[in-house]
Amino acid sequence: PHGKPPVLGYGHLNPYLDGELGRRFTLHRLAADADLSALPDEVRQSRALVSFGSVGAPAAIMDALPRLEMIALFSVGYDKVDVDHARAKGIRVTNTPDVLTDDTADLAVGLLYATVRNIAANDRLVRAGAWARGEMPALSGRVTGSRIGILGLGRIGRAIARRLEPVAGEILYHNRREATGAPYRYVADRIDFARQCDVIMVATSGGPEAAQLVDGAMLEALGPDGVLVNISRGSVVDEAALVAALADGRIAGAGLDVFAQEPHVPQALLAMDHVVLQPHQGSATRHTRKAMADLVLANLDAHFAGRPLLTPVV
Ligand code: 8YV
Repeated sequence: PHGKPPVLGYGHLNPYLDGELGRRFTLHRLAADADLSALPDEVRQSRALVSFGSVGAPAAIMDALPRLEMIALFSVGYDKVDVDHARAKGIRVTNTPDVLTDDTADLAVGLLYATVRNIAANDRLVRAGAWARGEMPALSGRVTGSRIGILGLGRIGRAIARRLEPVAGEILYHNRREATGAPYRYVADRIDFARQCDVIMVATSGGPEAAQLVDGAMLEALGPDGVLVNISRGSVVDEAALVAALADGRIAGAGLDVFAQEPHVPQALLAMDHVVLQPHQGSATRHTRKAMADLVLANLDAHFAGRPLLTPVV
């Protein structure tokens, strides 16, 4: 009889996924910061690798696993996978699109409201007893009627737009190219786009094409009443420029679920009341993390059974 195929869990795995992998496969585990030059032989036998989006699969791990056939990502984003290297080596890559769209869009909308309506800052004010002592909270901006710009009108960007349709004054978007059949106004120039937005919701995929797309010039164009929400990747924003713009009041606030060097958050942001910070929670509901795990498992099962992959990237 055939043994269970050897699969490597690279970095931290969610407990349900870890348990299911252990049931179906011969599961090996490797820390994300392990020394790749001295891998145990059983790890080197791995035919598939499973990892979180934040760990991914750089070229070095592919080269360290001579029998690797497949990388099954526990994320929709594959910016931490060297996709060209995988393609060149004939290694297949899958991700987890769609199942996390709604929850990630929900968090984006939550961050928008929390930021614009000072929800986190006012929560701190209540807890500190300032309200009880008679302090008057500052008046906030408003979401209703605002011009909401979606940067990256993909699956998640569209889900954010649909949620905000009933309240937005207008929804506009910027992509590299105009999207077909989108009911929102396209603005081709990035700076022009930012100038016309009260809020920018960053929902583009990460990776080199989008690196530092939101730079100082774009933040300047968003302006002193503008708000930035990012649930995509920290790499899409020039984080130093963002911190400076927030510190100088050149934009009004930011709601951030993602950062350039997670889990590191720039120290300056921690003291800012007009910033709402989340530890990369877009997909982090019990429901969606299980759905993501099930999709990872279904892709692995399909691969080892010789059936078509459900959600291939490569
Ligand atoms: C996960 C994500 O939190 O899907 C993505 O691209 O960023 C999130 O779903 C990620 O896999 C954790 O590293």
